[in-house]
Amino acid sequence: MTRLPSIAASLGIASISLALSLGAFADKPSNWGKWGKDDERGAANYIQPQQIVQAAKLIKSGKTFSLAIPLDNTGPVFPSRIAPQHIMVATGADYTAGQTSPYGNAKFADDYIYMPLQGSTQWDALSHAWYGDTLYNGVDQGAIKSAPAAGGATKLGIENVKTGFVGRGVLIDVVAYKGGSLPEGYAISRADIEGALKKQKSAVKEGDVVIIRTGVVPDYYKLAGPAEKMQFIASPQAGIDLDVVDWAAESKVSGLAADNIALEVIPNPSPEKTFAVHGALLKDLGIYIGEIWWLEELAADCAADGRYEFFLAAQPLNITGAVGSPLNPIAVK
Ligand code: UVW
Repeated sequence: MTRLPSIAASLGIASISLALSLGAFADKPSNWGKWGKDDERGAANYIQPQQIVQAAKLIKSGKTFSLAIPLDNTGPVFPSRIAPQHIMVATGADYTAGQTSPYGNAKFADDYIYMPLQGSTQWDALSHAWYGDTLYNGVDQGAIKSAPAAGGATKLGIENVKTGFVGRGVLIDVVAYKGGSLPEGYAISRADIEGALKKQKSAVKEGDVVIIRTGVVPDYYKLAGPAEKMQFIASPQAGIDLDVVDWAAESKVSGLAADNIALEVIPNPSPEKTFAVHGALLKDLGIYIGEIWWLEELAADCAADGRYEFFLAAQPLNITGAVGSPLNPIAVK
């Protein structure tokens, strides 16, 4: 029996809207005004020069780890989106077939990518998701316009953090803590996060990017064909629940990332909390969301040397008015 239609319906994929119902999380912690009434950077403000200097001291071996999946059309994407399309517009094969170069003996290959900016390893900008009529720091939803003529996200665009997320990263290996792959639709709780940190003997500091290993993305890549993969991405997935948001607020993290498709558990076990983690992190707290990260080699290395902290360079592309950005995060140990 395929679960695709029922899960798709419960996620509201046909007409997906991430604008959640007004007031649903009114009693939740908020960072509005904390960095000024016009602030557009949110929790990226936690990363100050002093923290970057301290984070650089975590570099001991010079080993580097890419935390990105391959940016191509084989990766997992949320079912409402297409996978990245890589298009070649000038190739060596063209010349072999008789094409001549307008530049004499000098030849060029050229290519384009057409993709959802949320369609690979990514950061969500603070303009990506909200509930009610306003976004982080009270920005009116009308500030998120069409592009390019109207400017796209005229507030809270990803370019506000073009230098952001260079500093201390911490891996929280929930897969290792739970002793294996998480069951589909597993809601990672605050107790899981605190338990995993205790097991690892690691601590989170103000400004950290916290990266949570769920095992969802590696499980996707283990599947054989397109049909299984499509079914997998439309099925329930492990991710964080709302009480982890409270922990993140108290811990003063700058970003929360994971190797799954939406960071949060989908669907949420409580239907009224559909995409509530997105609203609480991005709108209430200004904490950035990272999704579809790749953690396998880094996790193996952390388990081997017992060091789950590292220097992280995870800056987004400087895309004007974008509500998210693909990136190739690099952990350095
Ligand atoms: C989902 O996949 C819904 O999350 P995001 O829109 O943040 O990519």
